[in-house]
Amino acid sequence: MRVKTFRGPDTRTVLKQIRAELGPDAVILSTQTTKDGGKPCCEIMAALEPTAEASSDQASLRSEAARDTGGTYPGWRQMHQEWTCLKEHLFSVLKPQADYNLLSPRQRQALEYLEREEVLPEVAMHLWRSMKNTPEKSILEELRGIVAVKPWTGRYWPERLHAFAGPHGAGKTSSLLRLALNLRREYPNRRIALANADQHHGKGRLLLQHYAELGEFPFVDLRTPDDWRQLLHEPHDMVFIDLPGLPTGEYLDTWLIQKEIPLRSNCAVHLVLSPHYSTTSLQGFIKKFQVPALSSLIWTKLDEAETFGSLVNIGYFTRLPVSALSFGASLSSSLAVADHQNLWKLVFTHRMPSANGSSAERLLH
Ligand SMILES: Nc1nc2c(ncn2[C@@H]2O[C@H](COP(=O)(O)OP(=O)(O)O)[C@@H](O)[C@H]2O)c(=O)[nH]1
Ligand SMILES: [Mg+2]
Repeated sequence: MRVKTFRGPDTRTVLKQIRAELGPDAVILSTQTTKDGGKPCCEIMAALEPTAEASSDQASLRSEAARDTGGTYPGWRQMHQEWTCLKEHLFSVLKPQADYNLLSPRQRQALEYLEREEVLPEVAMHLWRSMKNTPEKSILEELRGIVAVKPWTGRYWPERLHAFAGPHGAGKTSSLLRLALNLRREYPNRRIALANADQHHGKGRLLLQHYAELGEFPFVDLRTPDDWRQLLHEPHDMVFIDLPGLPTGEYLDTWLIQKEIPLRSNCAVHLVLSPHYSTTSLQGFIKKFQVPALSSLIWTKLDEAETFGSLVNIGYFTRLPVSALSFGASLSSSLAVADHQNLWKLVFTHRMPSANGSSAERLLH
């Protein structure tokens, strides 16, 4: 692999240099902003496979594979496909060996229920292994150990910047608005600004701007790197940022580099997803929106979901805590901060949580 560090006055210039020298298949390994003789200097380490020039077909395959992992492991896609296939075979052999008679009737009933909710075999096997021959163990305790929860309140989320990522239409803008209203109810004197970084969908920006005006939140449209730099110098205590959904093939980490938005310190990114999506799509979104500041999962459209196994599967695979649950299209009374009680009640009884939304109601009436 050919690895080289490029330097320049800003990210855009350096990315241009990288593309000119290494071509479109170059993979970004790290970025850093430093000072060179008092002037800002952007430093990006990029890499290219030595055989990338060999044939354009191979190069595009490799670039696809590299993008799959944020560019760290060429050949990953094929390995992943092989592993998925192997895993399916493995579980089809192992699963019947898991003797459910080693569970108490209650444990068994709960585990079979979760399987009907589309909890994946590896998660079911994990639960079976941890409970077998120990009838006193409660499945809820085991589930608490594999799916983390961190309620979306100011106490648990003190970061200055909160960005909302996820596919188009997942409910990012709606969740952002409801959480900003909740937070203001919790801390009436806190200066909270709403920022739009989604330039793909004018409707999303208008919605955010409209409710920012109604709710008297400062509104910032983040179009250029200068808008971003200016935002950081303004005296807001907290900023809620609406990120774009991103088209196929685009990844949030590269998008942030291109836009010169360093979402790193004092920042939390919340991934907004719905159980409507298949497990494969959900896993794809995890990769697409994977950034160092990714900190929580917000589940939306729960009112329209048929099964809730994805909440367990994705919590298990990512170890990201669930922070909020959304269960309605209206801005009022349709979002609850997550806790173990409302999460497991939802999974086991399909009962929607109680909303924390009285300030949204006041705003709308
Ligand atoms: N049924 C239902 N609809 C929702 C929920 N959250 C958002 N929506 C609706 O889904 C649509 C897309 O939401 P929006 O917040 O604009 O999604 P974004 O593109 O990710 O910002 C809007 O019509 C929302 O009213 C939810 O929890 N349940
Ligand atoms: Mg939106």
